[in-house]
Amino acid sequence: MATDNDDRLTIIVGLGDTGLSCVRYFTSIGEKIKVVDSREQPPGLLALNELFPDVEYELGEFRLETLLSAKQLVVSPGVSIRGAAISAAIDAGISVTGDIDIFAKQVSAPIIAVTGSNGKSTVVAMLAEILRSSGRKFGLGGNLDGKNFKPALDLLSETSKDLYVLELSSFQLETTEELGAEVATILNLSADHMDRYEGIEDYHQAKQKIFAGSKQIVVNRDDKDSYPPEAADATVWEFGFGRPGVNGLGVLEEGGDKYVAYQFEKIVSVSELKVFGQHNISNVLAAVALAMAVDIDMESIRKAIRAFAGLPHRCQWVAKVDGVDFYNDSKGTNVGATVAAVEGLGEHISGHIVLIAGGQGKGADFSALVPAMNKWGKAIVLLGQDAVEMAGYFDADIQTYFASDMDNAVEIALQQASNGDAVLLSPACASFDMFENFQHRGFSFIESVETLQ
Ligand code: UMA
Ligand code: ADP
Repeated sequence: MATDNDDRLTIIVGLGDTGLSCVRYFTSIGEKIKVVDSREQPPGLLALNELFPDVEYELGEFRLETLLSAKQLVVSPGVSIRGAAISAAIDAGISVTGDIDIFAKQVSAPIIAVTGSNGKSTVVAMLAEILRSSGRKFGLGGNLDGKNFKPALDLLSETSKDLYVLELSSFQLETTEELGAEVATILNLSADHMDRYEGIEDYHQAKQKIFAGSKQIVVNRDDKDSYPPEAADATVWEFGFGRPGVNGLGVLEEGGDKYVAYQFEKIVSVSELKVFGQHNISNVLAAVALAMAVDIDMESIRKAIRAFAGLPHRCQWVAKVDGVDFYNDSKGTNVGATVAAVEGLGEHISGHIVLIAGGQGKGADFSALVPAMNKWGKAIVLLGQDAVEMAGYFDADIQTYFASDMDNAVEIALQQASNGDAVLLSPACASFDMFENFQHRGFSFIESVETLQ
């Protein structure tokens, strides 16, 4: 049990972006720390040596003896707390926490917390646009990527904020005891990270930790898994595709047009949105509900969602070559995301889709892709570690090809596409077998498309 005069070390587990942010935070408050990482060359090593030469570290397989000497373990999201050494330390009474839990205990400004299997980054980016347009001072952090990226603890060293927006993964929620958000949501639930969970229920339970201590909750009427585990003592907002209900966001149809609406109030016409696909309407509805929960005025909301043009690597238009449009959805890293991208794009174009997919399947069941491809697809080009396994799911109606690399995949895809068709990179898999991350995979696709022009 930790006490105030406990002179044991806080051990930071993982030396990636989160680990480094923990080092910055704990050194700033004068806490004695040590860092461990099971990799021999973790990505944060250079920065640690340069900026914090006095901080001790230990690399390679976790040593139980080291973990048992800790006051507490601050575990990075990429490390499972069920791994042998960490679970043995937990069993021996060592407490475990994570960066989000530490952050939540430090801040008093309201937190808007977003999780879900898909759409998190899009929804938080929409929210950021809305908050900017309303003039609020806000911090944006958590499980993001690209130029918006900031580990949550780095937000503590910035100027004070009116509120915080956090994108949270199930991994981050596992180590979060009580978030105490002003408003929290699970946007949707479909299988992901099955290599790290025992099953979908287990993954679902991790996601549900987002509701602990939340004053308001936003639920997706179309996905019962987005509801809290038991009736919560919190204000509930709903969103979904049908007519909006009480305290609800939905879609109103009038004179052949569709409108994003709150109760009876039309907010914007769906035709005014710059993003396409049903999944993005769902993302807009969620972002509006979250913004309304923190009292943002409707004019700021309206202006921002009309302007929002989507994030890179999410159904991003790349180029037109020989009458064929190319779309980069490299962030489609699970089956649910790729189904949404295929359906959204299928409705948007006049022709058919040639899908480029494959990579590390994370133990997924790819069968949900089959009806979507049978309806909207023409051919599928597979690459990466689990290409052969994925091919086994598709029947003879869909032509299946194997590619050796991205250039080859793009070349084959163009050969299969005709005028009016689209080539979509939406892998339904993680990228780490062939690329550094999904951004690298997306840029590699863009480069391959550019060589065709
Ligand atoms: N790793 C080890 N041994 C260690 C520590 C890490 O092998 O001791 C491996 C992990 O298995 C993992 C990788 O290193 O594959 C990165 O792990 P990390 O915990 O060091 O990652 P960070 O650099 O801290 O980045 C994490 C999130 N990454 C993951 O959860 C895998 C980032 O989300 C997030 O932006 C960052 O914290 C700050 O909050 C990225 C992500 O891919 C975008 N998230 C996954 C997703 O969205 O599907 C969950
Ligand atoms: P996340 O941060 O949860 O990974 P993103 O907003 O980055 O989500 O979107 C990742 C991919 O998921 C997109 O490229 C798209 O294919 C798909 N997607 C986005 N929003 C949704 C949604 N609401 N439902 C299902 N799939 C979605």
